[in-house]
Amino acid sequence: MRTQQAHHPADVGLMLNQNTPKAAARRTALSLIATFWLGQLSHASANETNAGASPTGNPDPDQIWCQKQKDENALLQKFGGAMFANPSEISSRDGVLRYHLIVDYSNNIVDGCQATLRSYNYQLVGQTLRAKPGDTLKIKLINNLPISASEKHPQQPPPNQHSGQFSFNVTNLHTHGLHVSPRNKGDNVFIEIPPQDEEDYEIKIPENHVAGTFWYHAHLHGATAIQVSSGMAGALIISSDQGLDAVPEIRAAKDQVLMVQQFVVDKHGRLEDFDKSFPSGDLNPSQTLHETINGQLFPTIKMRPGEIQRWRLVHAGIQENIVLALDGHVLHEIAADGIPLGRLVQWTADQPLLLAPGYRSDVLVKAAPLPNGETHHEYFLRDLRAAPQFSLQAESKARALATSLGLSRSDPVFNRKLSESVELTEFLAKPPQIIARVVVEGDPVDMKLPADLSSVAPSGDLRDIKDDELKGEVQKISFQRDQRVCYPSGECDNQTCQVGTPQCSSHYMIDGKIFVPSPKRFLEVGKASKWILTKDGLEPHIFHIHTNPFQVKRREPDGQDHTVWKDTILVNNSQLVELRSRYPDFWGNIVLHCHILGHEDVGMMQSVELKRE
Ligand SMILES: [Cu+2]
Repeated sequence: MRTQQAHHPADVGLMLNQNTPKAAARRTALSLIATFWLGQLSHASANETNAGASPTGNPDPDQIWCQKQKDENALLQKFGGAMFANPSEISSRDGVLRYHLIVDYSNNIVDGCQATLRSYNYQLVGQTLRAKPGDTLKIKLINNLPISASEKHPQQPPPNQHSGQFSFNVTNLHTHGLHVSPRNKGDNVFIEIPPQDEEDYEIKIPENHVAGTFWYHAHLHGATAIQVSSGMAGALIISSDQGLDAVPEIRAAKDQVLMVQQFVVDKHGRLEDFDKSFPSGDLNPSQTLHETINGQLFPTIKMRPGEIQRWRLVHAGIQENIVLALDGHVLHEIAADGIPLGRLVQWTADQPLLLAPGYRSDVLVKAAPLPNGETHHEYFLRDLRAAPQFSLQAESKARALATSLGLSRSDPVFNRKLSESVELTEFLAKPPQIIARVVVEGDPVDMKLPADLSSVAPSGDLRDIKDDELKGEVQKISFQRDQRVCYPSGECDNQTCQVGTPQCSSHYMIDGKIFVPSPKRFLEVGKASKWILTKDGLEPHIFHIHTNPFQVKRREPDGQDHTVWKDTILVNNSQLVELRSRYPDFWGNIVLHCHILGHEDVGMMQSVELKRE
């Protein structure tokens, strides 16, 4: 095993002052939002009571496995600040990207702590793969993980009809966002690679594939959350001499990959117990470490005054949404989920950029000029933290509290207890998390932002889907979580069951069913259709579908809703989400699922067949 040493730079002089007026204002805003949100919870359905939680509802001090600094400033000073480094990169040659992807345990330092986790090629982050439209990815995935007995998983029998015995050491590969064939040795998540075995993937990227930022990660049902939260994910970039990549101002910008990760570890620095790390498929913030970028804690990105860089942001974690802003700078977004916007969208501290797990965003950053008389100025890239109604963790904490109190969510006493909960109040009052710093220094340059990107707006199979093209059947999806009796066929009883009765347990479902590999939904190749996403209860979910992206409206800083192409979308408390998707060519079996991968692992996934006429 190789070991990556943590950096302990002696020369890191940090000024991590969070008690700025803006931070104080934000805390006030947060508490207002909290009040709003706590009010909303009283309307929660009784169905959600008693769903998974720690036995006491309180954080177990034993779960804090290493000597984590409570003081974020001290943590970042001690372990952070090293120079930003892109993940190492492998490019295609003569139309082929040949690559050996080894899965094995490795020892690394995360967040100042020793961690022994399943990894890609012994690193905390997978290497960046870079290919062109028309290329073929020939990836030999070598599973060097040890053969182990079947492991503890909340579902009995294990998650689905795995061909062998279920284990967290079985794996496979998904190319998230790529428009490629899901069949055979392509982007096929039904493949299972047992430990001490290997598989040769052959993924042909179409000639007309859009250039952009995608990513690859493990996707074995039942083991996805554990493997991705261990760092089994890497960037997958499609580069081209057309589209965005051909815009002179973008070509001139330095290309930086920022894989934002949220590692999860137990007190031994390991991730082996699904129930403890993802209680009932849910989230366990006490095991989540500080957010890292490319495995680095608080890296330093150097820029010259006036320089423009292209940051390819990938949310490769599953624990919480990220709300991103760079002090004193605008994030000029040019692509979402790998697909060009055809314009620049300006995200700022007041209108920060939301990244839910699975999202990507390409942004241009133009370094500010140096203030008069200064030779060096630093700015922080912050995760401002999701407001409660956008938070993935706030709701699970509230549910844990309900369980520990033995109260129904609709009980007024519960609502009062919720507002008195120190843990929840502390969670909601958490200051923004600093995840990187930008140091501006050196000779100024005057790089220009592109004036107009309309000529590189999505086209071809990514042209707008108009009303008259919606010939396919409307697709309705509902995300549910409830106490139900579910069967190996994937069917579940319609009624909520009494906790304690045989076979009654908490299930994450789509359309009232848990995942089985046989298709439950059929889409006709050659058509396009409208999708309506809904969910029960307050808990957010994240819709992701393989093979074909979709169009969705999102609120942008100008206060207007704009249509964008995406492959992953947050379904939060207040929205009904409507999508449009086109299935132009590829056929075969794919999946759609919640990208909170713990939810996916316990059933919130559905098999879909793309059917030729
Ligand atoms: Cu979910």
